[in-house]
This record gives sequence, structure tokens and C-alpha cells, in this order.
Amino acid sequence: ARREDEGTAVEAGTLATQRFSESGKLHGMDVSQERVSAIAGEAIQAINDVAVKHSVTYDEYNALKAWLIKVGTDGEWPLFLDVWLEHTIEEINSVERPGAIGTIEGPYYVPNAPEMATPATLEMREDEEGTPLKFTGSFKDTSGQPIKDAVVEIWHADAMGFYSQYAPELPKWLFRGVVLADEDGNFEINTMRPAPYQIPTDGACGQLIAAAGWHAWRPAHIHIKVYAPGFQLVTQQLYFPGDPHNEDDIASAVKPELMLEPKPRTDGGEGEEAVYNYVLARE
Ligand code: MBD
Ligand code: FE
Repeated sequence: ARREDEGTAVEAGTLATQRFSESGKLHGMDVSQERVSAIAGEAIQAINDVAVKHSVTYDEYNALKAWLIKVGTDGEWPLFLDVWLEHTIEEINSVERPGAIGTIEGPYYVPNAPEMATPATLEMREDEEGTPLKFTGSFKDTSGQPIKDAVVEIWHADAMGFYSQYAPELPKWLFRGVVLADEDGNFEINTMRPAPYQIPTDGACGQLIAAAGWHAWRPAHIHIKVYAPGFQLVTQQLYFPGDPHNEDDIASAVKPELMLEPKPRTDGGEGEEAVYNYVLARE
């Protein structure tokens, strides 16, 4: 189901572009001339090879030029890169890290969400739609000892598939929070199960998807960053069994280790409960 006023691709894209530019990610970048030459050079060559392989016409070349221009004017470079490239970058850079499995961050993280102690309830509207989800878990180090001062940063879409701050009229911090685990490394987060997410169909990425006859869906997911002093941060997402898009996520970000096992609640509450336990690696 789509809302009446779901906002536009340009609005979401422009915000994602602005947030990326303002994030710390551009500070202290380590990008040498040697690597730029090798990586950019081979990437350009790879595109040229594809052009030769498919005998690309001038119409196709000009369609590409117009489309690349539109990716920029729609602000969709973060979306494009996070959907079609970040999964490979994440995979390369996490192979040697023990402990909790990661996956891509995606374009819709917002820093400085409200901090809350465990047990926490994420911000919701009155009569928030959806299935309540009680999400609990623990933090241990690689030798099985509980971790102190662990944090679960969480953000996800609502039951219509919309993210706060990227769709109009949603409360600023809807389904976004920084949850502090207790002294024994345990946490409890009360929220609502998110819906699958359709990337905007009215922007450049949507145009490519339509022109190629692909689909625009990600399975329902909960974004997480977990960290504790002295331990490596893990960015991941958690998924729900049975979602038709677990097998064909447009962002290729589903991994079997990231499946929740939601069950009917046993504490008399409404909805479901799910547990996920984290092992963090030292820095
Ligand atoms: C999302 O919610 C998301 O997680 C990714 C990776 C891309 C677009 C929207
Ligand atoms: Fe997402």
C-alpha cells in the first residue's frame, strides 16, 4: 500500500545527498594517487569493454548520458551506489572481522537519534499501524564475556515502508533510536515490524529499473549499528523469514545469518518477539 503523500524521489534523494556531504565520511579519507589510477582506470576500461561487447549505439550512449545527469539532479547517487555497489564494498571489508555479521548501511541513516535506556520503546504515533515487535538480545566479546556500555542504534521503515526524515509528515525520530544496553549487556527494544521497502519509482533509479524491467523492492528490514567502547562497530540489517524479496533484494544485502526468528509473544503482550545476540570483536 502506498500513502497519498509519499513525497518525491528528488526530496528523498536531495536529503540523502546533503546528509552524506555533511557526514564525517569525507574527513581523513585515505585515497592514494596510485589506487585512483588503478581503480578508476580499470573501471573506465570495464565500461568500455561492455560497450564493445554489446555494440552500444549512439542512442544508448546518449540515454546513458541523460540518465547519469538525472541521477545527480535527483540526488540519487547515494541511493544508486548503496543499492548496486555497497554490498560488494561491505563484503570485501568485513571478511576478517570475527563476530556479528554485517551488511550495508544504505542511504537513510541519520545520526544523533534520541538516546534511551533499555527497555526502550522507539518513537511512534498514536495508534501506530503494524505488528508490535519486542526485539531483545545480548552483547558478548569473542570469549563469551558480557560487554558493558554497548549501544544498539536502530532505524527502520514504518508499516507502509516509509522512513522518517525521508518521507513527508512523519515524526522526526519515528522508528529511530540509540538504545543503551544494561550493565550485563542485555537490551530490549519495543517497536513495530517494518514493511518491505520500494525504492522511489519516480527518480533516476526508478527510471532505470522500469527501463530494464527489474523490480524495485527490498525485503522488510531493520537497520542496526552496534558498538561498545573498545570494540569494532558493526553495521547490519535484520530480516524476516518468508519475505518474498529475501531471495531477490534489489540491494543484494540479505545474508542467512541476519534472519530473525520472530515468534508470538510469550509475555502476554500483543505481537511478536525476536532475539538477536551480538558478539563484538575488539578494536
Ligand atoms: C533502503 O531502505 C535501504 O536500506 C537501501 C540499502 C537502499 C534504499 C533504501
Ligand atoms: Fe533500509
